[in-house]
Amino acid sequence: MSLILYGFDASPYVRTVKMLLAEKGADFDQVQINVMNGETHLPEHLERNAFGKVPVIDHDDFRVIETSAIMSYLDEVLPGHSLTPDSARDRARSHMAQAVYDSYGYGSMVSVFGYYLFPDFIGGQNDESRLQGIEDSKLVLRELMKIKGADPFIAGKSPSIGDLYLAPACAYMSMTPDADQVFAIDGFADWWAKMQALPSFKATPPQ
Ligand SMILES: N[C@@H](CCC(=O)N[C@@H](CS)C(=O)NCC(=O)O)C(=O)O
Repeated sequence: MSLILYGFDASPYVRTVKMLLAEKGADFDQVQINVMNGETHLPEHLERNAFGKVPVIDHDDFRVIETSAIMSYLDEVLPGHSLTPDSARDRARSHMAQAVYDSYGYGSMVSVFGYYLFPDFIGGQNDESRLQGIEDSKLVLRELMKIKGADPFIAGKSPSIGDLYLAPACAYMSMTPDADQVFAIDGFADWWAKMQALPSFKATPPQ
């Protein structure tokens, strides 16, 4: 079995995939494609993903793009415990977290942590978009914590793909002066402590 992950370790989406690989104990090779240097838009990467994004995986001779497809594919084909909940309702909770993060979370969170950590990547420091990003990020975290309810993780008693989506962006948010404000959401502190304690989180620091 050959598994190659294309994408660099500063990418939250790449970290989501690497957390799943760590949960599975999978062996893989990684080709660092640096988003900050524009490497996602070089011809050899556009041949892998015409939209110029990472992550991309090659599993034997099968290529998968888009984190959602990569996550469900790897969860199914790799041995190890499943990150997909057993019940339809818990699967829906995990999918909701994933879709909410994709549709509303990543963009709003990156406009806050990018302001401090990657200003060039987001087109410069824009206070209006940072302040809007704080409000939008809080809305996302509030709704995801409602989905989590009293459970320790978003879709139940153990981590699911939905949790792995959210954690990497929260890690960057935690490095900013706005973290206390964004994270002041009921239930968030418990969830965040549990995510930070996961070996798969500890094993995949952004570089
Ligand atoms: N829809 C894509 C989004 C992935 C994405 O936004 N990746 C970022 C890095 S975190 C990227 O490759 N950005 C490069 C660019 O936009 O130029 C997915 O789910 O995989």
